[in-house]
Amino acid sequence: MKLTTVASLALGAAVSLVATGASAEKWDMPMAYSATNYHSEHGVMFADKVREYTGGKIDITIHPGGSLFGGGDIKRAVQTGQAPIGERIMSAHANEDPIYNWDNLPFLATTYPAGEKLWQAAKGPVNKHLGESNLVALYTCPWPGQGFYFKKEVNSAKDVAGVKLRSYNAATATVIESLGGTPVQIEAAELTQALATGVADGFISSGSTGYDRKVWEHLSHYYKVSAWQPRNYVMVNKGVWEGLDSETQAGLQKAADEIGASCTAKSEELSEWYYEQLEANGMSVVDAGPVFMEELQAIGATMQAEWLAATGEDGKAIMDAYKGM
Ligand code: PCA
Repeated sequence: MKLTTVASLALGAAVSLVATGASAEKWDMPMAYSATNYHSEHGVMFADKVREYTGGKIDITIHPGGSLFGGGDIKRAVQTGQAPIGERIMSAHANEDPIYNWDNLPFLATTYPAGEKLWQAAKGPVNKHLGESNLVALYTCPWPGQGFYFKKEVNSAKDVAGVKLRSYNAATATVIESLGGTPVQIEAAELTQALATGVADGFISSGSTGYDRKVWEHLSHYYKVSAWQPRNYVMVNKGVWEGLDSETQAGLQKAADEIGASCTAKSEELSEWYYEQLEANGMSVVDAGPVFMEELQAIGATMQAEWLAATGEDGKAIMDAYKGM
């Protein structure tokens, strides 16, 4: 059977077989962020390792920048088997299920070691929820700490009132609303255009996405807060995963474990470098001021309490495990 990728997608097939002689499975892997971002570069390295560790049985092609499926469509594509594998920022799923906000609770885990602990605490319950959505997580990788991009100096919520700010998930929309701003949900791939056309006049993100989107062309100020480090993750369709023999599963998991660790280390290594690039391109990059920080801390405390109330036992299990570490 020889199917082109396009035809197999049209048929809704999870896996396309190629007539290479060997029985390699060709997997298309949609990713949401720029090809040159470390998340996407690790996707390419992951595909290489998977080919190596599965003896060529699984041949993954990376499609970065939302080119195959836009960021907002990747989860559904993998769940339904339109794509066997894909990458997405996990907390974007929180509009369907609040458990996925575990890594967007401001001031709960603010450093790389704390973020790693929090993932270890969250892993069990999160994987259970993913399984119920027909997904298996292979690896996760954090973004650097989150901060605020503006066109002007901002010292407190007063300066944010009425400002249209781009959000990337429910939690960032909550932060923006709590500050009195107006959230606009926009994928990173569309961010440059949104800033150019005045759809948004700022956003919450790490130095990484500001650098990727060259936002100094439109914005002037970055305020470091680093109150949370949201994670991207690579997910596989559960049916596809369960259809693999155990050796192939082990090969994929070994590649995933190595890439998850390497991607996390790269994120940490680049976090200061991104700030330097923003500065080198003319932006002011400073710590958020004391009044703004205090306001954000109050918002974070409310968000933590609301998340615990919304997630019940599973949220409590994550929080208790994390606090006990
Ligand atoms: N960059 C992504 C999510 C978090 C981050 O640092 C974005 O802005 O879409």
